Amino acid sequence: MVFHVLTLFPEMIRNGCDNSILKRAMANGLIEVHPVDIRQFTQDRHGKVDDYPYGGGAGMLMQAQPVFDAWRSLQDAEGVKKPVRTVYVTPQGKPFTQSLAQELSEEEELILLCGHYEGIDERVLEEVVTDRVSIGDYVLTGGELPAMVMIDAVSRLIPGVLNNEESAETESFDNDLLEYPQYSRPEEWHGRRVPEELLSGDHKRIRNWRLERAKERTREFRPDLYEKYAARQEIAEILLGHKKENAYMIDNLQRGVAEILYTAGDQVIASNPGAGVIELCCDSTEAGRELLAHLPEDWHLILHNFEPLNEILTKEYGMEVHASCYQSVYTQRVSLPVAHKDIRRFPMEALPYAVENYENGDENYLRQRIQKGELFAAYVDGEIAGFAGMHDDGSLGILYVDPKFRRLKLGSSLASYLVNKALERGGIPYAHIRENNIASLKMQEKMGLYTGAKKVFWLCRGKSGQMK
Ligand code: 9D3
Repeated sequence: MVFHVLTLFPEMIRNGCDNSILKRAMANGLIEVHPVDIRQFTQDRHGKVDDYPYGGGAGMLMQAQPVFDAWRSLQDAEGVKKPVRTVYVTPQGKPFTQSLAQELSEEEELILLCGHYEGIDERVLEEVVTDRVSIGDYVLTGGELPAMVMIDAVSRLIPGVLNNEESAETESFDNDLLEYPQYSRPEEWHGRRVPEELLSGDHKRIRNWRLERAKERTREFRPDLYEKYAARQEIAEILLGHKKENAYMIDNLQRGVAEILYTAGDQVIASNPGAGVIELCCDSTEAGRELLAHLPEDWHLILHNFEPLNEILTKEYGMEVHASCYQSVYTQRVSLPVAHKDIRRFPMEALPYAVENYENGDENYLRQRIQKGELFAAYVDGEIAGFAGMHDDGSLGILYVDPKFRRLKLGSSLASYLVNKALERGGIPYAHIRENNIASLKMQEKMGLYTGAKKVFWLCRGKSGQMK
């Protein structure tokens, strides 16, 4: 990832990168940070870059010319893929969140524009800016610290920037809850003992204690988050009555990746923004219509489990049924044995191998799966012999085993590996299998996944049925 930072204070950016993790990432070529000094681009003889605002008011504004020329110097540079996303850091922007950090980490190159004084002439912003982002509701003296905050948050999501130990903690399911309190040696300090649950060695008890403390803290310090968490859990609880039919919705609610749009009893419409999917669970046409009245503005993929809705969605909403699938669900909570030991994260270098061998091998989708650490490779003698991964909605899939290695039961090892991953995240392991894929259904059943009585349907509108 290459960050270009347009600023009047390039030193602040250089100094901001002076920490061990970012330094190491730069040394390893994983990120590049290039401050661009806007002042170098002024045409004013005295190096002036600011002037008074028309209409009066306090302070000075950065003028359009130097900002524009600094920006254009990047667009003209060789090797820059155009158009590059240009983020203006400003108190008048949308809030910077983890999901925006995730989205930005998928870009190859970013331009961050830092304002100073009272801001920047609006006309140049209209010409170059693609996003306006604020880091919170407080007033700083300039955009350099916010730019550094964004560089830091985005960089740590780039594969390889954190080592395994550092990234392990980010893997844990956050689910909109604040983290539980933690303790290290000694067992007693200033007369305060480490909570005995943590010393018990009983994993279930420890997990439970941590969850309760996390809920407590969230309720106290972030009632906004807690309310959302509680609402999701409550509905997930109801939907569990038909676990095999509702698995996708329960999983997404439990993991906190779907946000409830509207609900009436056990009828739910939710949005999974990360996957770009609108999800519905209902069991009558009437309820389906009620849910569809709460569709947001921007959607192109719908997942639901009530067949008669297909007619409404195709006739009245101009959608197309992209896939009719059986839903296989792993209903227990205990992890499965994985016979093949050498399964690891799929390396980006092997992307062409995945593209070549996955039937539905959309390169961008696979690249994104690998980048998010959602694709896993089985190795035999140091060579990739197969792979499997999680889709954006959390379903298990993308399974491939090299014909040379078909004797080794790698397929079921990979599938079990995914089941265990899904369990670790606190969701329900489930897979969507096209209705004509009998072989895959058989394998799922052999592994102890159960197929629900209702099929699920993927519908899309506009561009092809690829996710995102
Ligand atoms: C005219 C009133 N001021 C807005 C409240 C002007 C102004 C103050 C401070 C304009 C820019 C700044 C400097 N801040 C940033 O550039 C900035 C920022 C911030 O101050 N808080 C949170 N996020 C951000 S992102 C950029």
